[in-house]
Amino acid sequence: MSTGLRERAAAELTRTRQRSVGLTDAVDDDDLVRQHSRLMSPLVWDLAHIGNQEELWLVRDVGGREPVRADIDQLYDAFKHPRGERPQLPLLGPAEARAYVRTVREKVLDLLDSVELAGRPLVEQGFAFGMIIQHEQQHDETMLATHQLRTGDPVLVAVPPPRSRAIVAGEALIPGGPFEMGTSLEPWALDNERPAHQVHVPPFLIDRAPVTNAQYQAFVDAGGYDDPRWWTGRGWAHRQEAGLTGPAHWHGDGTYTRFGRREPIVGDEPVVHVNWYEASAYAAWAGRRLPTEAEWEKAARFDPATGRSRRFPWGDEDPTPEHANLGQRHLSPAPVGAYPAGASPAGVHQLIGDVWEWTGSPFGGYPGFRAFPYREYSEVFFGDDHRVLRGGSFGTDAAACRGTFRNWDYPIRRQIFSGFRCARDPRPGEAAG
Ligand code: AVJ
Ligand code: FE
Repeated sequence: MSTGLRERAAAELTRTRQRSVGLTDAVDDDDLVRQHSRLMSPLVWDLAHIGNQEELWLVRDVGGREPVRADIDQLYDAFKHPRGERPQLPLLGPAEARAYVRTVREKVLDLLDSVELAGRPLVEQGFAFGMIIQHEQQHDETMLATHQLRTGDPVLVAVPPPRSRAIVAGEALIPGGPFEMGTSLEPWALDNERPAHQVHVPPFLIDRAPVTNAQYQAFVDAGGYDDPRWWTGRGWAHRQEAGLTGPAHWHGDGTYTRFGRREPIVGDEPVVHVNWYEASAYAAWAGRRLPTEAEWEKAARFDPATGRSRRFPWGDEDPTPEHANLGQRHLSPAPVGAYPAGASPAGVHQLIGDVWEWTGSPFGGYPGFRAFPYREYSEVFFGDDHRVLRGGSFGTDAAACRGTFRNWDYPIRRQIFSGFRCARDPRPGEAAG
């Protein structure tokens, strides 16, 4: 790894830690150890888990150094203890957890200067450092979701997102044909994004923008939550059992609560906090469907001028604040039309950032998939239980978001920053060529 890569890894580690510290210093100690929802860990668990993963992979494995705290590994193993049980564990307290992550980080920055970074796949091009940076950023997004579920006075602040600067409506036709899905080149891509492979995608139409609050409100007003015709069997059963009447955090009077503030719902913002069943029901009501994962990625990456798949809808450059709403720079999705510079060649907007977009596809391995470096990152989640989400949200950092990045969750989940856009097959004669 060149000096440039070492410097980049160090800078990203430091920038990422500032975010974790901000999310955990924003609340008092009582709040840090409290479980705000059975679906989430106490924030103090996320913090020490971030440090423990960093210790396991970077201090011990990459660095070959002595353990910092081998005694706590099992407390922070996500597979040993479901989230609901974590508050009962003898966890490190707030001060101990903060000291622990600082100690681990000092060792990591020290070894980053000198460790041999060649000859092992784990360290090639700084992969292990990239993986740990992404892991911390993923937990930062999880902690942000926990903040959305906590009650009490607001504690997070951010500037409002940019206003709409373009009229974005209707759908884009994506021509049929092969495209390259996934990546074998992106150095910090995770195992489930690999390898690059050709997929033949028939022609389809996809919305130029995510479904907005106003559009979703029309579905609610039309009685969509009371009509089983739009819902899958399991979706309807869940809607009944959970008593769903609209997106999470909507109050039914034109307001929603975000990060402790009750505000009027903004109509042209992408809808957020809907589960896969709700997204599918909306799509059915609208005479549409969710895009498949391959369709979503083709819409986001395929460049018709060259036939090549690019890293992002706008090209190969890393996201800037002009391209996409990422990284908790704002505390909400931005209105449709706020990121004209981030559009794809076909004029599809806001694929990256704002809200995670549900796809119709279950989570699985690409042809030639190999678990790396551990089966528990992706492989153990493959199968029909999980649906894939794409594109990242306002809470996703650029380091953990690209055109190939894959997220997944159970179809009933909506504590994540999840929205969607619709797609459909062309009508006869509509897909010329
Ligand atoms: C990829 C977001 C589904 O949070 O469960 C964090 C990421 N994996 N620690 C999750 C992850 C291990 C994962 N998601
Ligand atoms: Fe984790």
